[in-house]
Amino acid sequence: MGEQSDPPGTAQSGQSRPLIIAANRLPVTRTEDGWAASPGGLVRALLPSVRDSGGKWVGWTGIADDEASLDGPIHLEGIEMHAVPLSASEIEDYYEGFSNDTLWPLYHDALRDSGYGAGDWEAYRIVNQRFANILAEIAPPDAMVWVHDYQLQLVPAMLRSQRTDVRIGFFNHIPFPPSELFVRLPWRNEIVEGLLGADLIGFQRRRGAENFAAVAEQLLDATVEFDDQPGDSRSIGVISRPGSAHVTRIGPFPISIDVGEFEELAAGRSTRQRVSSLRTRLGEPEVILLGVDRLDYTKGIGSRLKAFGALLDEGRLDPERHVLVQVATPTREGVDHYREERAEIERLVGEINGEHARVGYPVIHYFHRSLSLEDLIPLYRVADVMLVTPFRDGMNLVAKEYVATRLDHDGVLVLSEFTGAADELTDAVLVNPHDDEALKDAIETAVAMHRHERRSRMEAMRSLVVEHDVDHWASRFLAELAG
Ligand code: GDG
Repeated sequence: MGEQSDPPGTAQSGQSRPLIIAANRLPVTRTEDGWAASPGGLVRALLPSVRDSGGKWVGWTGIADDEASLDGPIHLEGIEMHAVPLSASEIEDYYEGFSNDTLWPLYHDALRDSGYGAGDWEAYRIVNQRFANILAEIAPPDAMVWVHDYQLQLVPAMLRSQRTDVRIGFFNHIPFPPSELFVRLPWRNEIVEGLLGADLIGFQRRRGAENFAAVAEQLLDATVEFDDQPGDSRSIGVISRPGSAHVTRIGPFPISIDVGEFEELAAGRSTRQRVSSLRTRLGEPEVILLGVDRLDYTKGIGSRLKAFGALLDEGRLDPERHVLVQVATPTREGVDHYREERAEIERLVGEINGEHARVGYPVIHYFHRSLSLEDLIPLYRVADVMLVTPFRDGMNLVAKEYVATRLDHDGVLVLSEFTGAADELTDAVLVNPHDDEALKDAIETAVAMHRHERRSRMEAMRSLVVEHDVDHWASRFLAELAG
């Protein structure tokens, strides 16, 4: 985010209504003497607009039965943060259950079976109602309320039924599935009704907006009109329903990153020093490959490791010249599918290193922990090939972060066709990660790519990412919501 840029939601969008953000998690972490803001690209992009408009932030603190919720708002970064209390059993049922064991797999192409527990649904409904009640209470008159993500899909209609003066936006960070999958959900009508309480719903891709339009037509007899031809990546659709004056606009709003921050960190002295020592510590390999993901079964980490292992087995890669660094950040460890995924990945790392490592030189360097940005960015800078191979991903910010840090205009991105990022980063080596042979070929192509081609592809991707950063995304959404 450049220092000169206007905060989204104010100057660029021409609106000055108070902006209220609602998301499952508040951007805070507990410290010994209170609270600290936990930054991230999204938070940094939205904080100025929230602060300058006299807005507020609503979400859970990340701590079960947190008493902070009873002490009134937390004041941080010049804004009021309202904690939504969640009990330990609500975290299990609403968050780990309905959000992450029912919706997450279903919205990601049913890569794993979804659970459909009525108790989990009930907790989801109750927690969504709690969010809506708090929003209805704290939102100033005529506020803009921007609700984030699949954990809170019922909030728009629940809030609208209490407050008709506010404008309500919703952004879905993950894919919205095709109707054949979505209609499996026993509470499908309730979810669509919930979302249609919004004035504007943003999706990562045009396809998500189209999928949602199809289920609204099919389930609720809604009428949808797009203002263009199918395939236009920026167009807005209008959803109306018989007997209702309220309309909901929908459209693609591909999210991005704080490019300025990544560039600045990448250019810093400490990054440059770490880059050269990293290559030495990895044994001066010719090519360093890198994967950075939450340890989620949607990210395709296992297939990527298998492809790397097979290339070594076949002699198409050489353990003395090619090494892979895989960062797999711990996530959702209370959900069975995630524990199984971790066991499988660690088995594969052990197997491949067992077959190909030399004493003191593993072929896969595996980290199951979250690295600081100061450690992560040198990895992006040193990686000759970045492997982003999810089976399905709403956007994938890692791909954009890699491109943003490559101030040297070098490095090759291998990118799954099934990410939102693939719509924009068409100069990556695009691959179908379900196709084992194609995955191996894509990795081999990236490893062997000539410097001239690497440069021209990276330059094209960099100019796109620099132009469409997270401020651009937030401003576009808020301008559309205000309009
Ligand atoms: C959801 C959607 C959509 C990862 N490991 C470390 C670390 N990370 C950071 C990355 C990146 C973020 O986590 C991951 O973002 P992604 O977009 O790749 O994936 P999800 O977490 O699944 O995010 C996704 C996104 O929402 C936004 O709308 O793009 O499709 O699934 O920023 O850098 N950061 C640090 N250490 C790590 O070890 N510091």
